[in-house]
Amino acid sequence: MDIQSTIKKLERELNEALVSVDKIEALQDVKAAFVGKKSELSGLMRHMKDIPNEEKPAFGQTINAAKQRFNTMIESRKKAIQAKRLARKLEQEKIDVTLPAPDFTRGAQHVLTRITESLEDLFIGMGYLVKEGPEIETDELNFEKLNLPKDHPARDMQDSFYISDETLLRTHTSPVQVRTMLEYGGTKPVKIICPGTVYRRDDDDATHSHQFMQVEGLVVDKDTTLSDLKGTLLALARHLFGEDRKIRLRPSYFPFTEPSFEVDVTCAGCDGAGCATCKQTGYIEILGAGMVHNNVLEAAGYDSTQYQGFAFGVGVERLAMLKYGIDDIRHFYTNDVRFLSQFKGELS
Ligand code: FA5
Repeated sequence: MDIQSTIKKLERELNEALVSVDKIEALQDVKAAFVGKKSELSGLMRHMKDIPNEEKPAFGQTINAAKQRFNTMIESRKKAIQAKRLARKLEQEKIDVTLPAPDFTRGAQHVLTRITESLEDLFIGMGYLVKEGPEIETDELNFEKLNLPKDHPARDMQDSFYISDETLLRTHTSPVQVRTMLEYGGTKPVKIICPGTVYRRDDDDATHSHQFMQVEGLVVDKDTTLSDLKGTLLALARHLFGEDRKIRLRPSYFPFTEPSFEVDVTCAGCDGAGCATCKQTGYIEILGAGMVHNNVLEAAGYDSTQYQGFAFGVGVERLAMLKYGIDDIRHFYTNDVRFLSQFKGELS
């Protein structure tokens, strides 16, 4: 047998096979056929027994050298296929960095959060602390300690969601006043604002929601007067509605303050002259306020002969509606992006 010519023939066939192979999987088949255990090349070893002893080493080396060469040829084809595959992938996944970036929409804080935080900034600047309380509240803190005993007719002013006889969803942020005064033990002055969500069994309509937000303010100290309250509310109104706003206090009734007031701000639409927005009155109501009732101070451990206080509670949705001319409170809660996306950037 002429081993050299057999190897040459196999090498030629391998070359031809490699040229037509362009997939790694197919290359494995070629490899098995030309250098695998059942290949013709491996089969040549079986002729060893017919070879004279002195030629046996050369015979074996020739076959091994051929096997090595064949493996090198297969390996280099493999590299070429892989390189081609990579080049194709890079071409397909090419990114054109000169293309304009796709538009993306930047989110923003909810308008009610922005108003609340803006009020927090204003009051922190005036030395107030921000205090929060639970939304599930006791009847005692939501009503009783605010001078509203169980059978008090003024409880009807705030129709409530009761959870049990003694617990309810808080109807206003005023219980946080009581919590703070109790925490301070009747000995320290209090200067806080309390933002938060409150709940009432009001029927939802354009100006009422069963869930809404309030910001409460409370100051208790030894020389607190009604003019302090008025100056504070004027600062609040001007912060939100502009430096030229004026306010007026109208007598009103809350069980937890005496005297009590409803506070109006001059209408931004007509500057106080009277228009449709303010129903020709020149003023728009923004909050309830008053001097803290002696019973409330005493129930929270403060000596009412030593301490006086003022308090106010404002509805955040109503402020936002006035500020931006929004005609329906339900817009705040239906999450229509077209509505919400109007309120971005600085409060203006
Ligand atoms: C109170 O809740 C008092 N706790 C406020 C207060 C605090 C007075 C401290 C004195 C001293 P009133 O029920 O008026 O008061 O509610 C306050 C504000 O919440 C209203 O001026 C209004 O802006 C808003 N508000 C009341 N009910 C609703 C409602 N159903 N939906 C949206 N906003 C409401």
